[in-house]
Amino acid sequence: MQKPVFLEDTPSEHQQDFFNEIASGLLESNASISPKFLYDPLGSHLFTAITLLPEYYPTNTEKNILLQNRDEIIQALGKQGTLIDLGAGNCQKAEFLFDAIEPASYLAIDFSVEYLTDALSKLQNKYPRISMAGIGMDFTQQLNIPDTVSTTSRIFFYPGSSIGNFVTPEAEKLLREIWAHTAGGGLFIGIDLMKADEVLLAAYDDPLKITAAFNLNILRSVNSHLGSNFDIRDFEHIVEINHEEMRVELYLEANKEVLVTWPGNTRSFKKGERIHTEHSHKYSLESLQEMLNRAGFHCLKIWTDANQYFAVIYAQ
Ligand code: AVI
Repeated sequence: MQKPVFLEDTPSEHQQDFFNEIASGLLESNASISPKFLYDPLGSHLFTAITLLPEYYPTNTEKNILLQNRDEIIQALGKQGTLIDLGAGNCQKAEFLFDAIEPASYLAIDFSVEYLTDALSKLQNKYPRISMAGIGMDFTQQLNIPDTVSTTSRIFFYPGSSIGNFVTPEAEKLLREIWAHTAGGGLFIGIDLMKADEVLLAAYDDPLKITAAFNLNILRSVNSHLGSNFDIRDFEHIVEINHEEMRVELYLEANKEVLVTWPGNTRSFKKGERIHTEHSHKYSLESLQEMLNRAGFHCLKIWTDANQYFAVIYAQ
């Protein structure tokens, strides 16, 4: 039986970097935690649960765009290439493409290598003909594609509007890095569009409180990296819409005075003080094209839904 190859196991190598990164974010006067720490094993499962919520429109809208434009998309992407999945998670979205574009090889990249290992092994059993590899990589710092990965028709797959979790200069940096690695291939990307506040608020503050659990769980993820003593009961999930910056902003707000300690330091939070945990940018069709153009992509094919909630783009 063919087994997926795991090329790198980044998280353990970078424990000290993560410690320093989290500590310095917490010690800022406006405390923040990078959203990548949302995706520990439990956080990854909670995110999967979010994608099943009826209020969380991005996943279903994107899926419907793919289904409704299947033939055109297959024609644009071509067949038998190398599919490189950024933030692969449970690899479900890539699996959706397997039957259509029949990639010769599949490289899954994710921050949470534990979650990836399991998902990729199951997928390899199901598709023994595709050569599969996984990398645990923090590509928010730098995207490194090993030389061993084929340069034949590389298609980077970045669905779900994950690009929206970066502030614009970082998003453009990542897009430029992707462009540099496409080797004449392209980027197949899903990008969320700006829409009415009530739709956004329902999606990011759902009545089942799964998004609240996902956001609060970042404190447990931080405890495991930092050795800190955050208690999730001391914080509340807060969602704000920043119209000027065209983004949803997630925070954790202290519901009482809190003192958090970790080896070598402490941080106190006043009641009502917030920790920023995530930005989720929403774009217009114009602003997303400009962003992709600035990163080097000039040939864009764009598919969207009737409500113009979401856009799927093949960029070269
Ligand atoms: C992964 N990312 C695109 C999600 C989003 O919509 O920004 C993460 C998320 N945060 C809260 N709900 C979902």
